[in-house]
Amino acid sequence: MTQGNTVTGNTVTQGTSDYRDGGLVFPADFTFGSATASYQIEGAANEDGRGASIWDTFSHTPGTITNGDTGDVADDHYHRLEEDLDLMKSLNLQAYRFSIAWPRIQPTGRGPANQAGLDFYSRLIDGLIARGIRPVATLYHWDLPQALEDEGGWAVRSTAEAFGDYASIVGTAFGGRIHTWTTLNEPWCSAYLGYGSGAHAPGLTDPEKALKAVHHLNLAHGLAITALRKVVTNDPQYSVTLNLHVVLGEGTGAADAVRQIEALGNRAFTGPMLKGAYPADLLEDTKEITDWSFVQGGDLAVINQPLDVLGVNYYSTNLVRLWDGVSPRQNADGHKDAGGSPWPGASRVEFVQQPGPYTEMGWNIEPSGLEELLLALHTEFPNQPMMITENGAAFDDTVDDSGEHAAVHDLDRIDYLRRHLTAAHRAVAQGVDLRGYFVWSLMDNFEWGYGYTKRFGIVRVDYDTQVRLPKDSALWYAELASSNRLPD
Ligand code: IFM
Repeated sequence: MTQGNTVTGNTVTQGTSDYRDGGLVFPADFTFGSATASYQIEGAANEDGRGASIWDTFSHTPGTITNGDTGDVADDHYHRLEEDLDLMKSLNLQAYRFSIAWPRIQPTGRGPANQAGLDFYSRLIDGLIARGIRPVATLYHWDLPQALEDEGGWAVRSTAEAFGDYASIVGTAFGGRIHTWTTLNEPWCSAYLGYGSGAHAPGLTDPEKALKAVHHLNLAHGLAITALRKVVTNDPQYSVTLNLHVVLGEGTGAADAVRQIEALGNRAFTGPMLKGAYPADLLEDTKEITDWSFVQGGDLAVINQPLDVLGVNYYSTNLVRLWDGVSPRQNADGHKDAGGSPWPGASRVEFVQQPGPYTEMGWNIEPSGLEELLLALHTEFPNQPMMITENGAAFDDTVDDSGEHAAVHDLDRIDYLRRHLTAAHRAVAQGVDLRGYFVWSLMDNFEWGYGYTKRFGIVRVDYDTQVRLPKDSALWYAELASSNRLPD
């Protein structure tokens, strides 16, 4: 430990330069894919009957997004579908994780399906299958129809019920062709950044609404899987993607600080979804904010669905301690400060700046956190297969025009990926049932509150011309995906 008096459920050793193995071979059936999300890449925001989402409203609100960027055009993927499918094929991707924009399917979040929206995703799914790439569909990656937000959004139960109906529509339309259904992407962000800190759409700073959103997102997950099971015609995998936090603590009261953040950040979701109950300490910690009476009889049974695979997103670790109430409170939890807190009820916990190196997001690079997270989950849920549904890094890439062809020599990203894949391999070697890895992201895209200033792609996008340029990391990843072996 380099951080002194470190207490955590997930013990992390800092400075793991040895996480750079070459030649490691992954299991033959291990899946290598890449991931994107609708609002971050599609563009065509006002086309073919798509309704407005909370991210349209939020990004068009002055002051919310760096440079005033919006997802109106993004990567123009909606119009460049065939080109992007060919790109995926050229990178040897075995699976592609995309999200379906709810407001393309139901422009106001309710009522009959918009056929043009269904047709777009149908073309995407067929194009993937034709190229031998498995479709992994996320139902919700944050673009809630604005009309539902106007009725209360995730803070009200009716949004979860509407989500079940939406799942039924897309399950009926695509239900024989999807390999893996993922209900939600990172409900932590939807609830706490959307309704608690205000950094994400809809931009509210209301701790009680944030906790209501936690429950209604959990309920939406359960209702969606229930609905899908009734209508799909193949035998798909069911999953959810969580951004689980690896939390280290320091100083007096470290264990309590870690416990509070793990309760809000992790167990608020894994509790109901995988154990059928909210953790008692979460309810206790938040009792001044809410009595949780919005949890109705039968809800937990609906939420507690068996999952074929648990999606895990991992980028970095968190370091917390109990705030002394005197010194300026540190807030280095990796998220944009928009006024509110994404940690309702944890006002005595502060997030401490960690040692580097950092990615361009300011997130510390700590691959051992991924290994420890997977091992901790495996210990807690020994029979639960898992998939890394996001991992990757934003760096300030530069285009090298000196050769015959332009190139991006993103050695920092390759190093990040190599080290995290080594961590994943170590977890597999210790018995974790890890089924695959999806790099975030296939291409540079709209990075939410940071607009287009952060580039996570393994493929560069020139936002003026929409030209796609595979970075060196894409070529490296393509070699890995075709060989199952970490390139030297
Ligand atoms: O870009 C996001 C993605 O939408 C959700 N997970 C984290 C990524 C990087 O911030």
